[in-house]
Amino acid sequence: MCLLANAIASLDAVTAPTHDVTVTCTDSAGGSTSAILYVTVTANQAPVITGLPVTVEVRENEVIERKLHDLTVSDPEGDTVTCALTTTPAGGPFDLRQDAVTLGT
Ligand SMILES: [Ca+2]
Repeated sequence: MCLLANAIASLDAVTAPTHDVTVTCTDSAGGSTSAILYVTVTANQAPVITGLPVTVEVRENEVIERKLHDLTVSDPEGDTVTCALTTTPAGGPFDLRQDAVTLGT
């Protein structure tokens, strides 16, 4: 026998950070006993970007694609992480690839 959590994604550390789960077992002669499992719901931790911020210089009119800087992203729980770029000013020739940020051609 084991005690498990169904639909664990529905647990919310903000609205219900703890749950007391009581197991009660009764025998055929009417004897009964209970035990409690105390469950603490930990909040999701955001991914961690390692290697930024940093400043790099790029020559104007440079058209050769080149790597600007390496970075790594990890998630404390091992969640799947997706990344996107926004640039200021918008529309810069930058791209994010699996292993590098590059200057587009
Ligand atoms: Ca996470």
